[in-house]
Amino acid sequence: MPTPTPADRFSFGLWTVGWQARDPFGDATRPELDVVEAVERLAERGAWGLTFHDDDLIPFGADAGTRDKQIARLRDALTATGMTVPMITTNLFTHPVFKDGGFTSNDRSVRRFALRKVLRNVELAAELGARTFVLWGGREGSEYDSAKDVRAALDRYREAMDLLCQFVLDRGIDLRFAIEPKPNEPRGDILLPTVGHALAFISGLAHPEMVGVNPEVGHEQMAGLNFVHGIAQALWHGKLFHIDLNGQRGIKFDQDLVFGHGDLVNAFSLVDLLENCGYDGPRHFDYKPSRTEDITGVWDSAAANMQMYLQLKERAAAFRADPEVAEALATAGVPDLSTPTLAPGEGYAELLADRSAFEDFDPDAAGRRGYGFVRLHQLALDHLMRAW
Ligand SMILES: [Mn+2]
Repeated sequence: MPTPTPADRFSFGLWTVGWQARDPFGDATRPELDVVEAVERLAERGAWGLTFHDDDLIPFGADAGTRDKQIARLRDALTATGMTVPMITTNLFTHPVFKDGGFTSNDRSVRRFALRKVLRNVELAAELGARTFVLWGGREGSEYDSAKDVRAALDRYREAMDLLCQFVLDRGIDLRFAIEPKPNEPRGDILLPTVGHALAFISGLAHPEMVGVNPEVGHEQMAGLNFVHGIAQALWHGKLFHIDLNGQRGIKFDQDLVFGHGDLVNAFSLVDLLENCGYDGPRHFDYKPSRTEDITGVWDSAAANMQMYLQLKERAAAFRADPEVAEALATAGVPDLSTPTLAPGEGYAELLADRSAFEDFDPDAAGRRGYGFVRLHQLALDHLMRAW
C-alpha cells in the first residue's frame, strides 16, 4: 500500500473529519473535534494541508479574544506538525441570516454583511499564507422562480466578486478565488450550478484572471455530468485553481463519500488526467466520514481517501506505460486528435481546393473503420483491477 507524504499535497477540510454527522433526519453521532487534534491526526497520516471555513475554526459571533486564541492554537499546531493552510473559505450558509443567500440575498443589509464577513476572512487567508480562497454559494439560489430575479442576482454576484478582487489587488495579497459549483442542496436550485455555468460567469468579471473554479466530484455527478470532462474543460480554460475530491453514487443527495467510493472508473480517469496535465495544486478531499463511523472510522476514512488517490495514481502510471495500451490508443486514433485539422498555413480556400478532402474522399470506407474504443477501455479496467 503506498504511503502518503506531504509531497503528495493532500489536504482536508476541517469540516470533513470534524463533521459530527448531524443530518436533516438525525442528531450528531460523534463529539466535537478540536482543530489541534485534527491537524495532528492528519499530519500523522501524511497529509499536507488543512482548510477551513471561518466558522469551523472560530464560532460565529465569537469575541475578538476567542478569535485570536483559536487562530493562535491553529498556528501552533501548524508549526509543530509542518502542516500548511493552502485554502480558506467562508461560511455564508449556516446562520439563519443567510437563509436567502449571502452575496445574492434579496435583503441588501445581508449582502453587505456577507461581504464584510468574506473580507475579514480574506485578511485571515493572507495572514496564514493561503493561496486559494474558495467560494461555495450553497445558499445563493431559490426554491421558487418568482422569488429570485436571477439576472439581478448574477449582477450582485459579479459585484461581490469584483469587490473581492479589487480588495486583494489593492492590499497586494497573493490570493486567487475559486468558485465551487453545485446544482442543488441546500437550495432547490443554486446559482452557478455547474463548472460550465461558473466558467461563463467568470468571463464577465472585472478581473477574470484572478478567478477560477473549485469543482467537486459529487457536485457535478449530482447533475449527471462527467466529472473528468468538466475538469478537462476547466484545465483548457486555465481555470482549475483547486479541486474537491470525493465520491458520489448517482443523481441523489450530496453523499460526500471517500474518493473512489462512488464512480471508481471515473476516479481512475480523473487521477490519470490530474497526474498528466501539469496540475500542481492541492489534492483536496471534501468528503464526510459516514454517520455510522466512530472516531476510529473517521481517521480510517481520511486515510482511505489518500490511499485511493495513490493507488489510482499507480494504476494510471502502469496503464500509460503499457505498450499494448499505446498500440490500442494509436488504433483508437487518440493521439491523432492532437493534429490540427488544417495543415500549416491552410485556410478555407486551400481546404476547398483539396479534392482528397471531399470530391475524392470515400465516406463509406471511412465509415467502415472500427475505433477499438471498447478494447482500449477494457485495458484501462484491466489495469484498474490489476487483472492481467
Ligand atoms: Mn459535497
